[in-house]
Amino acid sequence: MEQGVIKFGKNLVSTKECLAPGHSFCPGCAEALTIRLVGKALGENFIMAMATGCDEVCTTPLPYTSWRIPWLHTIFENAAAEISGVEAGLKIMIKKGKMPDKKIKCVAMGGDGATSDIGLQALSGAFERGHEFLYICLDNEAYMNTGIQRSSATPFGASTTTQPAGKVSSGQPTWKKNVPAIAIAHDIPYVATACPSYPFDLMNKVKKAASIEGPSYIHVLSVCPTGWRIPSNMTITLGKLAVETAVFPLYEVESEKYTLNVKPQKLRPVEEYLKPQGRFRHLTPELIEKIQHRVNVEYGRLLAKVSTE
Ligand SMILES: Cc1ncc(C[n+]2csc(CCOP(=O)(O)OP(=O)(O)O)c2C)c(N)n1
Repeated sequence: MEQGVIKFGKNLVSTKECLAPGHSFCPGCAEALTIRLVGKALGENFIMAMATGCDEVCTTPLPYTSWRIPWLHTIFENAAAEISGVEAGLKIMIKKGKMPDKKIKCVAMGGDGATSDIGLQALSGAFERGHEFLYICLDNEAYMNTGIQRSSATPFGASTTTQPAGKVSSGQPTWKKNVPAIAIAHDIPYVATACPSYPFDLMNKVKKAASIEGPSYIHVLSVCPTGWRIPSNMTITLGKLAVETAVFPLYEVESEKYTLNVKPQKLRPVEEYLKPQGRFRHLTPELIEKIQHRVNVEYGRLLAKVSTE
């Protein structure tokens, strides 16, 4: 493994990788990129609990693993419960003098299915109990690992295998569940959105979340070439378009203070984000307009909360 740091403009980035080569993520997968950036931001002192999903099956085809840090796989619905136990266990071991009093960051990760649907209860409980952990949702907007089934984070109009677009359906009939807003409603100290198309913003947020006492949550838009029906070399572009159209604004909330981290001078039309994606190929101009309207309303609501100090 290469050691040290590499310079990108003013930024120094670790050359160390938390994932060894040989994992089986699809070409262009933003989950793989996010995991590597999270590892670079956190260094070596972290423990990861991971829900079932692409992130887990692609890194740990039994009996092999790509993880170079302590890593636990748990069942689909309880990554947050598992990391709660790890965090509580570490605290008591340190208190009893069985471990050195060294800061070890506890991190849990799950896909949007694991987070917004089946693991939401465990996540809410861990936030409410105030465990010191960072939860990262890798949101590729469907249950991708098992074949592109819709989740509550699938955006309106997207075609999935369980809500396919056709004669009787225009794809997902409901609006994307706002999980960052649910996290914020728990009054935890730090909540942010991020996207690996903005790697330094993502790494800074991970570092900040790791330094905060109490629970923190980062919701990462994770472009999925396989499920979104895009060429694998469009991942970074698509992530940028999601931000530049305000489909996925990058913001953070620290002790109730909202900050918009990337503020486009002029928003691009949502159509520029939808058009390259096969999952939206069936959308009529009326449906695109409906999505544009929704994005305008939601972005307006966010801007109204952003601190102007
Ligand atoms: C209780 C339970 N239900 C269903 C499954 C099957 N299953 C495994 S991974 C997965 C999809 C995971 O989707 P998501 O959390 O969005 O992560 P992704 O694979 O998209 O990264 C499903 C349905 C399971 N393992 N456990």
